[in-house]
Amino acid sequence: MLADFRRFILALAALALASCGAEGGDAPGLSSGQVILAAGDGEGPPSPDPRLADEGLYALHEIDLGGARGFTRADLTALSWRRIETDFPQGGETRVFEGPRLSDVLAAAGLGGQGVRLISVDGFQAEVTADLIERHEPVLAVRADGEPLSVGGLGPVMLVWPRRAENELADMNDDLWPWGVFAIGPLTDE
Ligand SMILES: Nc1nc2c(c(=O)[nH]1)N[C@H]1C(S)=C(S)[C@@H](COP(=O)(O)O)O[C@H]1N2
Ligand SMILES: [Mo]
Repeated sequence: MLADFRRFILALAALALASCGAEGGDAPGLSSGQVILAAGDGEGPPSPDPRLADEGLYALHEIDLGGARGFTRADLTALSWRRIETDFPQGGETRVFEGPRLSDVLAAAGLGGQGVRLISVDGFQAEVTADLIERHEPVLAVRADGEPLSVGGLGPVMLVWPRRAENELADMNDDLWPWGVFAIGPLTDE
């Protein structure tokens, strides 16, 4: 009797596994990837990208997702990369940061040639002029010393400038080096 009962339970478990498999297939969303950065001019209708719903940190920091584009790690990796070896924090340890140029990401998001505001998970905001971007080509770093920047650390994305390589930036402090960046929008005059 007990043996029969065990067999029955096992059969049920097998059935449950089989139905999981049948309904499984590609997990939705995973094939297209997790958005780690949203960028856009905040104009037009809400983003058609279902991954950019007005909730969570987007809602908390009142980020206008109109026309925004979501970038996955793969999207950022597909752009050409720049490697910047520099100290961060200022005067601290030297690290090798890598990622796409901010200018290329902005161009892909319809913000090419504009000054922008970068918004971080902690609410920190950095305003960067078009002129500074064009002159120094900062990088949206997604890696440091070969390792991905973690959410909770400096990631998912951090703005990095060639402070070591360019004399003009030698005395630059860290005000325009936001870590934990997850959204970029246009400069607004408030
Ligand atoms: N997201 C975020 N990025 C930031 C900051 C911050 O408070 N939040 N502070 C800036 C400043 S002023 C410095 S000195 C460095 C290191 O700041 P932290 O010690 O607050 O990380 O990060 C820069 N980037
Ligand atoms: Mo600072």
